[in-house]
Amino acid sequence: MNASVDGHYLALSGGVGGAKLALGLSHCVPAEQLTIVANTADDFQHYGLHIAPDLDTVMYTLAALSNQELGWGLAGETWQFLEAMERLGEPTWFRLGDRDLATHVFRTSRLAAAATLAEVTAELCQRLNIGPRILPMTNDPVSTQVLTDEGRLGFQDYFVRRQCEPAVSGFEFAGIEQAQPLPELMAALEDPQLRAVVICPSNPFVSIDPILGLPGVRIAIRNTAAPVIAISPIVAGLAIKGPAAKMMAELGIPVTAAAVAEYYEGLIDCFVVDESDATLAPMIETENMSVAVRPTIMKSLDDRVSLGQAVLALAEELT
Ligand code: FO1
Repeated sequence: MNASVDGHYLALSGGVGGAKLALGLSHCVPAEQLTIVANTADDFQHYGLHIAPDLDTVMYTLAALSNQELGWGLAGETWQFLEAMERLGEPTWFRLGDRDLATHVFRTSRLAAAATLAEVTAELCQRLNIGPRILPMTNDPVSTQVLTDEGRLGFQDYFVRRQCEPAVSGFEFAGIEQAQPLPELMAALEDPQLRAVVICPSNPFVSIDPILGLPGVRIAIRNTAAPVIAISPIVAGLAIKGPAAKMMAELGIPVTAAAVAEYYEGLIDCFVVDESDATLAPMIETENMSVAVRPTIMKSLDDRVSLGQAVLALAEELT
């Protein structure tokens, strides 16, 4: 199933899970009809460099350059820079590879020259020969703070330095009230040619919520005539990757696809659960949210493409 001959498709993506489906969609939709919006609330300053992990994970994945073992960074990476920083006694808990470093140096120098994050992302995508448009959710600083039993931690501090061990009690997205959603994102949501909004199987709390929490985004998603389809990041009570399941347990939310559907209730038209959660479907369905049962585990490229095709087919059915 390929996209209808015209029309635009918008995917909201966080880290690894989102990037996988974004790649699948990029094989089903002509590049000029696909926009991926990446979470930027994981961004942080490190060694004076502006690190934008979710933008880089989506970019590298679409450029077929990503490190499949690590799930982030570049394939075939070397670590001379990090070893040199270690010799200088600098902290090296956040692993910056030598090739990956070029992206961070390029981005930081362009931002220092007053380019916006969206402009720098467009330049990087052009130079990496990436067809679909990749947008940061905003050009403004938004920073996820994880409230834990060890106090308030920056996202990378929690996720990488502390390996998600602290117990989570909540999140704050510093700067989000003052941040402006990227104008191109709002234009895409208001575009009469919009054929679907796809909420990728990323972490709802720290990858998707920062995008939805930007002023005006939720209402724009509710107001679009295009179907809004979310894919569950929880399969058979587990998160495929990352701390979503652990966070839900610590927040007192049942670790089920049904709980994620409820979390998105009122925003989405269709929720996609994995075949292993098929029995949940009748319980999740509501009069304004249908449930589709599809294979959602994406191990191979074929899996990614098949899920992309399934999502496009659902969008057609819902239109
Ligand atoms: N994740 C880790 O678990 N350990 C790391 O050392 C690490 C380094 C890193 C460098 C660049 C980059 O773009 C991402 C990196 N990530 C690392 C992933 C990063 O923490 C992301 O925030 C996650 O992918 C979640 O979105």
